Amino acid sequence: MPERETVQTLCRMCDDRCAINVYLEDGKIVDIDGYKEHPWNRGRLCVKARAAVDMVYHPERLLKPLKRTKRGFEEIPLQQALDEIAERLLAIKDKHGARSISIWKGEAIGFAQEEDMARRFVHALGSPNYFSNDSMCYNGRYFGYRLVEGSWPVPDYENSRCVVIWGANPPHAHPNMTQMIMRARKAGAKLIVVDPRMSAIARQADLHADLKPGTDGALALGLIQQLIETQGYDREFVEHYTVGFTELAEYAKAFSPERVEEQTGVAAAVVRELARTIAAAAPRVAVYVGNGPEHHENGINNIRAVACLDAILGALDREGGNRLVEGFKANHLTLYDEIPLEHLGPIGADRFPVLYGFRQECHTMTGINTILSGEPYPIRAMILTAANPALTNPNTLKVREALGSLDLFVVRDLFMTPTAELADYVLPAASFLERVELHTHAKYQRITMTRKILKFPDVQDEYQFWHDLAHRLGIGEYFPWEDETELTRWILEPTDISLERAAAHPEGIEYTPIRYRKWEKEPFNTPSGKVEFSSQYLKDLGYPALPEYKPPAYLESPDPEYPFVLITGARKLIYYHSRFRNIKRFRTAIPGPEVELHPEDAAALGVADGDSIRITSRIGSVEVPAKIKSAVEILPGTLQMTHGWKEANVNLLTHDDRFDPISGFPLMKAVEVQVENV
Ligand SMILES: Nc1nc2c(c(=O)[nH]1)N[C@H]1C(S)=C(S)[C@@H](COP(=O)(O)OP(=O)(O)OC[C@H]3O[C@@H](n4cnc5c(=O)[nH]c(N)nc54)[C@H](O)[C@@H]3O)O[C@H]1N2
Ligand SMILES: Nc1nc2c(c(=O)[nH]1)N[C@H]1C(S)=C(S)[C@@H](COP(=O)(O)OP(=O)(O)OC[C@H]3O[C@@H](n4cnc5c(=O)[nH]c(N)nc54)[C@H](O)[C@@H]3O)O[C@H]1N2
Ligand code: SF4
Ligand SMILES: [Mo]
Repeated sequence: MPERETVQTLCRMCDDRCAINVYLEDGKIVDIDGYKEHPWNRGRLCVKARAAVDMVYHPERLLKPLKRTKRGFEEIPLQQALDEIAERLLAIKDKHGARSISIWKGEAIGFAQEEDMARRFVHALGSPNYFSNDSMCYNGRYFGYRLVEGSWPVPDYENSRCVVIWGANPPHAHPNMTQMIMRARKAGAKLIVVDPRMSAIARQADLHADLKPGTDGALALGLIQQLIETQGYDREFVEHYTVGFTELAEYAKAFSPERVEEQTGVAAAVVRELARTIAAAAPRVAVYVGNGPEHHENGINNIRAVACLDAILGALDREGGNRLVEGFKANHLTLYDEIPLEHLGPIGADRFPVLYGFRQECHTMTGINTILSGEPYPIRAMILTAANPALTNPNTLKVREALGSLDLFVVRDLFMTPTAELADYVLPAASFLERVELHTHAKYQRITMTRKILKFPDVQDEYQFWHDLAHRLGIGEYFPWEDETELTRWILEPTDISLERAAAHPEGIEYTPIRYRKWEKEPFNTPSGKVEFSSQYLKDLGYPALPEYKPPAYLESPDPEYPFVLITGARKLIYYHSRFRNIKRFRTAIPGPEVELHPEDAAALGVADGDSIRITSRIGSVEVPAKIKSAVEILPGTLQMTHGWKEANVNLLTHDDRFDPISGFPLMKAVEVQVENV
């Protein structure tokens, strides 16, 4: 009889992190299903969870360290790889200084302790240059909300009377959120979706505002104008807990429903109806902003305008509204307080001071330029883990040129990716089933500890890797814990949750009970302690104090050579950025890249479904099969293409030279392009 075992942990095939049962036979995973006791997913899973078995045992999985040689990549022993990497890092440090060494962390290891290990390592080494996928993910929304409310709230869907999904598509990107929204709808809540496309969630909506890409600020200001004009706002909250209301109200006056229609394409009558619907549901209005509004040149101010709605409606930190999350107060691995590094000129901090100020991270696109130019100082080495920027960062031709020109480039991944192909050393990384880590579900204010279920001989978990390298580089004192379990024990030390207790509760442990209306007793986490419709902090940095609207470039100064607008990156449930293209059954379902377009545009171009078309922007060009949508699914003149395909990489077209000035986020969702039938 084979020895059977079941272990509970969290799925990390995406960042939703659903609770799973992992079934083992003689130490080998044979199946995965949902673990019902965790409140997050209550046993439900999406199709990606089971694909974790295919991923960890995939025949193409990297299991040995590889070194680039004249004959191509060759396997070398792990200890030798670490020795050589350490030796080369020390030589680069001697020659160019510690700050010439950088780290790049990707989406695949998430945002908690594994991110902080990477930060700790590079800081201990004396370099401020920590880069991550957050140069184009999450921070845009976080900054928008943090500037207004002090942090990014979680929507209280279940208690809501009106759910607003703004530039997000949960059925593909956040399956659990979809369940919560559907439960709210069953209980009578209205659903509003703001999206240029008829997305999967828009199909379910009571009201769908199909605005032109990048015009979100105009719509949000129009709603603010209507709520004020019709007295549909929370006077008392605004008076006691906010600053800048008079200025915002004055500014919003210009955004009449007719002006909003002219900017966004959403009919004035619909704007009025949207305002009436949310006013009627206030304060139980839950708003979630996705990736859609982030990748624009005026993204942050557009998101700030949306964030203002919470306070105007009195929905902030109220049941059924947007709740401010209380964090888990544990030990942190970062060293910012111990080792100040700002004087060393973190890359991009001068250009995007909010990015560095709020998140202490560098700007990847500026980093790529720095590698190529050596200005303002050389970046010569990089350790990259859990990312694939050769497909996911904008202007990937330049990204490849830069990463390929480094004196030392080390990549940790599960597979040989287009990014790994550029490396001097490729190290096999541990998957989420091969690591121990604490995870927070902000919505429930719970932590869950994940388990190390598998171990492959030469595959290191993130902690072991940083630990072993640090000890070779003379910074071992910063990595004193023997393994990730001991490290996790230390993280939990100041809390009342022990490692043993965390391990005994796979359903998670509430670290602090959920409270609403915290503003009655506590200030907001903003400079004024109030909700900031107007920001002195931004003004002092030279940005507009109010969430001012600027029309996207394709509307304000249309480029006749590039008459179409390209949205990129709409998620597909079975793929995750560049991941999972090697899962056979997924590949059968969606075999390759495609670009979505409107039937009238297709007709004008003489393009039939599946025909190859060439799309060109000022950055580059790509050929891809056309997917003709129905007339209601996408706006005329607008295209959509999902990223992550090496066969046709949309990031050959996206901008690494046009940014939102506050966040530094690149223009990826309103790219001016021309289209040819080839
Ligand atoms: N299966 C799967 N799930 C994922 C991911 C994945 O790659 N695959 N990625 C994960 C990550 S890292 C992230 S950041 C999240 C993103 O999560 P979401 O934001 O929900 O992702 P999308 O599906 O791209 O939805 C964005 C929507 O915004 C719309 N949009 C585009 N431009 C605009 C605009 O200017 N204004 C408005 N209002 N809408 C616009 C698009 O049409 C699209 O429907 O998804 C996460 N979940
Ligand atoms: N055009 C366009 N581009 C976009 C976006 C868009 O909307 N449009 N969205 C952007 C967003 S929001 C994001 S977050 C980024 C994401 O960009 P990336 O962070 O580059 O994400 P992935 O392509 O998923 O790369 C993750 C890599 O990690 C590997 N991996 C998987 N599991 C593990 C693990 O456990 N450990 C380690 N070390 N490696 C692992 C995978 O094999 C994969 O190669 O993409 C961005 N790119
Ligand atoms: S939504 Fe799917 S992939 Fe994401 S954690 Fe849940 S089961 Fe895993
Ligand atoms: Mo993201």
